Amino acid sequence: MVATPRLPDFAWGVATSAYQIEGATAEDGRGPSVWDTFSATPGKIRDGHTAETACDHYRRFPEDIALMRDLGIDVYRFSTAWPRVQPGGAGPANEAGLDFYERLVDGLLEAGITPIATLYHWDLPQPLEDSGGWIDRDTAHRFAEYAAITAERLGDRLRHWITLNEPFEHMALGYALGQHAPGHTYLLDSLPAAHHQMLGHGLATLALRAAGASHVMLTNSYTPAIPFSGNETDIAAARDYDALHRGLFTDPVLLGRYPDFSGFGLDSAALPFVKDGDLDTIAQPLDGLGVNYYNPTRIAAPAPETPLPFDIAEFDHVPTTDFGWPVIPSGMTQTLVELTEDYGDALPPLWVTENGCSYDIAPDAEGRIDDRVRIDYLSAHVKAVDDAIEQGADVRGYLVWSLLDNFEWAEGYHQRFGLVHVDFETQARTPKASFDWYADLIAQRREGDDAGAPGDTAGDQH
Ligand code: IFM
Repeated sequence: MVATPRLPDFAWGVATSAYQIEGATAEDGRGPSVWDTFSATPGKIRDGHTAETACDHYRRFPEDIALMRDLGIDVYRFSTAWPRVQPGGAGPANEAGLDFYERLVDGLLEAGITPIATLYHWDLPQPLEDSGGWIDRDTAHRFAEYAAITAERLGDRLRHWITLNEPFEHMALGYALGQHAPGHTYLLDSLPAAHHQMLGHGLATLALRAAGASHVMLTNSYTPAIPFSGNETDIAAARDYDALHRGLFTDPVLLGRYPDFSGFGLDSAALPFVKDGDLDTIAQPLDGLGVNYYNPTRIAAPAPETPLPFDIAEFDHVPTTDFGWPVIPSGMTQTLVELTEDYGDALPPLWVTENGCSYDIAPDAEGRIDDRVRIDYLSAHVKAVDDAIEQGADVRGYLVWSLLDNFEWAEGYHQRFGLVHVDFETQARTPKASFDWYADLIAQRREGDDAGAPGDTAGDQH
């Protein structure tokens, strides 16, 4: 077995997730997930795309590792697919699924890349959804069991774990608004899906530690809530949005309590689905907090009939990506600095576990993909991370979303976030101009680090 490489004080990397790249959804014993069911439902995914093949990473992972080696990254964040590891969501493991992740991890280590595994990036085994999904408290316990199975097999070589990816989006898009799997439209009745994910995070953290994991994180999406105007009603609406997006998934983990939900007409100290002892379980010490940042969100006071205490508004005169997301790099600095100031000593080191943009730029006559806009986006956001570090944020890594163009959930293959272009007909991979830019940046920063560049964090192994 190849030893885990020692991480530098600041690690550079890329991130992906299982469902978005692996394909092979029915192979080697993998069971169905909520996303297979959702994608097979007419009208749910743009143009009826499915992830049955995606980037065929299940078969082509050696080629993808070779690309990562060319990039020169320190870390690769991927996710393990629960329905591949434990097809029923409970009960026996699927050894063939675990074998795949063992081959992947070994290949990464041989390439000198440290693997970071996310246990849950939204692909819930369908049998668990059939018994209530994350609305059902038992799913938290099943998640801990799956974490233990995975860590027992991979933990001798894989040290870095992330429990959940973006539980806010999973709750909001999957359980409140129905835009993602499993497609429920419960609005505020989706809150148990938040609490049970948090409980699952705490129980899985305990399971990972029991299996010897040395580095455990949670990854949340963060977006500064910018009031539409200086009016008190807009400011109050932004506060309520922040409680839902940031506080709901950060306060219980770092502070052992839920934030003020009075704007939603709820007493956060008396939520009926929170049982005695849950908050202690959730507030496990962490080795890092993963930050996925794409853009800030502009928040206005709600119109009279709006069921929630806020409305989402557009920013005026800002560039947008192909997804229509505003490009505002200063929001990255604001996110990292506000986490640092607001959570103080309770905050573990920060990792930017995702940052990127979707632009669909076709290959030119020579087959080159000149995605200058992505280079502009990424370089401005790396600079924004540097600014946050200068202002006191303890940031230990930066990971681009994503290595490859991939299956972008309800958008199918329409949003291209990759540093590497994927032709979904042929599966040909073509590194874009942003790939070369990122490889150069990493090489330059590494030279700078060796000379003790500003922005270095005092570094024990992290
Ligand atoms: O593709 C997603 C990813 O799965 C989670 N974070 C945001 C990305 C872009 O939408």
